[in-house]
Amino acid sequence: MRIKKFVAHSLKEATDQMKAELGPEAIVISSRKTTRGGPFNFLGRDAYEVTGAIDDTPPAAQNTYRRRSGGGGFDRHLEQSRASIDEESALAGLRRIAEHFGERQSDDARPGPTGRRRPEPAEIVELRTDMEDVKGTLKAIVEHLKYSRMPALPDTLQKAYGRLVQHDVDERLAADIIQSVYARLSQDQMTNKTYLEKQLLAAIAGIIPTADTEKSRRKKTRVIALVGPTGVGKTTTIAKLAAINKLLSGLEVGLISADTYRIGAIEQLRTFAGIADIPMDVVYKPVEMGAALKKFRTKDVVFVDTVGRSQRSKKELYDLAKFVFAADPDETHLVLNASTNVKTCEEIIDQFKVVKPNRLIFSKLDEAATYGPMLSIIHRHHLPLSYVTTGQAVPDDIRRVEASQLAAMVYSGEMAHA
Ligand SMILES: Nc1nc2c(ncn2[C@@H]2O[C@H](COP(=O)(O)OP(=O)(O)OP(=O)(O)O)[C@@H](O)[C@H]2O)c(=O)[nH]1
Ligand SMILES: [Mg+2]
Repeated sequence: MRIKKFVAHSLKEATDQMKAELGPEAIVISSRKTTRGGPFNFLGRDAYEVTGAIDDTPPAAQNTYRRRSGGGGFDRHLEQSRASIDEESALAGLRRIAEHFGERQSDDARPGPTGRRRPEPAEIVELRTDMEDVKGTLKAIVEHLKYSRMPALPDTLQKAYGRLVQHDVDERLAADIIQSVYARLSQDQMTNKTYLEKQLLAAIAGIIPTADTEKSRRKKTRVIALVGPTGVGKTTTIAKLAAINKLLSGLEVGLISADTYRIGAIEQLRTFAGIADIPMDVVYKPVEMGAALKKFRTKDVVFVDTVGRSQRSKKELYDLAKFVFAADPDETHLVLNASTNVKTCEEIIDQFKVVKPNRLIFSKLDEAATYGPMLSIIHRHHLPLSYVTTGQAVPDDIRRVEASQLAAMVYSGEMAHA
C-alpha cells in the first residue's frame, strides 16, 4: 500500500493529482482545508490537502481464498497466501505506529520536572496537529484494511462478512465462515441473496453443537447440576427447568441447594419450591450430598443448585468441585452471561474445568447487544449448548436452542421468536 499527501488550491485539483499519481483505483483516506502557511497558501488563499492511498498488491495475489471442488465443512488448514500475511503484518505495523504516536503524545503532555506544564511553542502546537492528522489517517487505513481483507470476494459475501464482524463475531471465524460458503457456491449462487443467506446460516449452524437434556422417564434418577460465576442466573434457571420438567413433562422433580454461602440463597430456592410444590433439600457439606440424593431416588430428575464462584478463586472452585463431584451429575451445565466479553468467558471456561462441565447455558440473552461473542466461544470450546435464557420470568424465559435459530440470531443481531 502506498500513501501520499497532495496539496492544491481546490479539493478537485488535489484529488486529480492523487489519481494522476497513484492511479484511478486510489482512495481518499482524508481530506481537509488547510490555512497554515506553505507554498500553496500564498496571498492568503486556502489550500486543500488530500491524503490518498493505493493498494498496489498485484490483484492475483490478493485473493486469499482458494476454491475447493468438494463439499462443505471447514478447511482449517487453509493455505495463507503471501498477500494475506503481508496485509496482516501491515495492519499490525500500522497499529504499532498509531500506538507509538499515542504514547509520544501522552509523554509530551506530562508535566515538566517543576510540576508545571511547559508552555508550548508554536512549532510544537503545529507538530501536535500534524500528529493528530497522522493518527487519524492511520486509523482510517487500519479500518480500511480491516474491512477489505477479502478484496476478491463478491460484494454479497463481503457484505455478509462485514455484518458478522459488526455483530461481534471474531474476525478470523467470520472469514472462515465466509470462506466455507464461498468454496461451496457457484458464481450465480453467490449473487442470489436468499440462497447465499441460507448457505451462510447453515455454515454458522454447523459450528454450533447443541445437547438435549434427557426428558423421558428413566429407571435411574437424572442428576443435573448448574455451576458458574456469581449472579449469572443459576438459581433462576433451575427454577425454570424444574417447573418445565414438572408441569410440562409431568416428571417427578427434586431440588437440592448446595449454596449455603450466600445469604438468602436457600430461601430463594425454597420459596420457588413451595410455590411449585417441589421437594427440596439443603446440603451443607459434600458428604451430605449422598443422603439428599438417596431421599430423591424415586425422582426422575434432581436439580442441584450450587454457589456462584469467581473463576479467579482457585480455592473456591475446588470447594465447589467437591460438592459437584459428590452429586456425580449426569449433566453439569456451566452458565455464562451472554453479555460477558469473550476473554472473560474464556477464562471462566478454563477455570471452571475443575468442575468438569459438559454443557453450556447462555443466560440473559435479553440483555446482550450482540450474539457474535457466543458463537466465538461455542466454536472455540466445543461444549454443547443446552439452553439459553431470555428474561427473568419463571418458567417462560428459557429455551432449548436449535443451532439454526441461534445462527439466525447471530447473523441478524435479533432475538429469534420462540
Ligand atoms: N434479564 C435477565 N435476568 C435474569 C435472567 N436469568 C436470571 N436473571 C436475573 O439475574 C439475577 C440473578 O439471578 P440468580 O438466579 O439469583 O443468579 P445466580 O447465578 O443463582 O446467583 P448466585 O447464586 O448469587 O451466584 C436475578 O435478578 C434474576 O432474576 C435472564 O435470562 N435475563
Ligand atoms: Mg444462586
